Amino acid sequence: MTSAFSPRRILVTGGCGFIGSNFVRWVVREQPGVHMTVLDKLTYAGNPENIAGLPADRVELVVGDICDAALVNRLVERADAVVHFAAESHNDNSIADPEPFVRTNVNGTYALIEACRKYDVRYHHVSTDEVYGDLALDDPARFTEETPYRPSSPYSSTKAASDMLVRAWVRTYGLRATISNCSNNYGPYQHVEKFIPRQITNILCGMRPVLYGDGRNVRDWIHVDDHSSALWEVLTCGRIGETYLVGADGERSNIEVLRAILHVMGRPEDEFDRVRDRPGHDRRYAIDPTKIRRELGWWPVHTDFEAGLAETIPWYRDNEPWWRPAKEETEAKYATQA
Ligand code: NAD
Ligand code: TDX
Repeated sequence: MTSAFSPRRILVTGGCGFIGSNFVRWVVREQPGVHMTVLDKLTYAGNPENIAGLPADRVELVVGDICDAALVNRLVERADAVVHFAAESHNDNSIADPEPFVRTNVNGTYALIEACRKYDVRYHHVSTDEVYGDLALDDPARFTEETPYRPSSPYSSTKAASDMLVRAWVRTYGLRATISNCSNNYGPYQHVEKFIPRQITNILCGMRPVLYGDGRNVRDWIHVDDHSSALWEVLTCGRIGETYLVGADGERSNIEVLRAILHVMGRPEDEFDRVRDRPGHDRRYAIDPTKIRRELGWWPVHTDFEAGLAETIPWYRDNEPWWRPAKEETEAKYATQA
């Protein structure tokens, strides 16, 4: 779609994480002339290798905390847009210790929107479909922009809180903001704590995959490249004050996804362990993407989930040095949570 807003200097928070780094690489590839400053604390989930090798005149990394208001103010002042990815993003961690989620997801967002208000900078808030809670497996409905908020986990409740701050700042202060709520992302560079990379790397390590509960929980999968292209559309063409749901019609049960991974990796389809269910485990997420398609003409490219998965698996096989250091640490953390 034709751009209504053409940012030249973007502050990307969390740009060393999975989705933020994909967005940075996507913008370098697709949008010449745009400079990005990445602000990232480099927590366990942030890896500077995710943006290594990009041209220095296009991408600059500042290591710091989004809760540091003085730093945030300095960086926002010289940007013409902020795209905010930085978050504590993993549900299991939020159940074990919610404190960093409240701090980063709520207080960090507050610091950013206050700075954007002060310098009148365009702000885009990257959020999740989990703010809407869950749907029953047999419910014909999907989430829309009008679905009431009903978050279930410490993670999703802090994301919901941050969305609410943004909405209030739009209405009260006229903050030039948009929000997008996306479904489950997959693709290269996703941390090995998350479902798909955990199972792929378990198999690569000779360990059995682990399925929570009955495995019938449904997630709505989207390739991370499609999320990045959707974010660009919303940032440049989205209407101020609006929320856009992003999804690619990718509903699959966890057991279906796991069997697809086992199949592609040449393992028997029952070679996995069932383990204790996640407390409060959301049953089903599903996005109705009608609004972003109709208003912004955005459409996903990776419409075949099994093909996208079959392309993602070799990436992990070929990039063991990238994930190996995090693998042991992650499994040790899981062992304490079991
Ligand atoms: P991630 O955990 O891979 O990356 C998070 C990044 O934020 C890391 O680089 C980390 O170092 C950084 N960070 C954390 N705390 C910080 C702080 N206080 N200051 C500065 N940087 C900090 O997460 P992700 O999966 O890439 O998710 C990115 C965003 O997208 C999050 O806001 C998440 O809620 C949202 N989202 C994720 C998904 C998904 O499927 N992963 C789906 C929808 C929305
Ligand atoms: O080992 C596992 N076994 C398992 O069965 C893990 C890690 C997960 N699961 C299940 C739990 C979920 O039903 O797989 C599903 C996906 O789990 P996660 O990868 O932890 O994702 P989810 O909890 O759905 O949240 C993700 O999507 C929305 C992201 O982590 C969030 O950041 C995003 O907002």
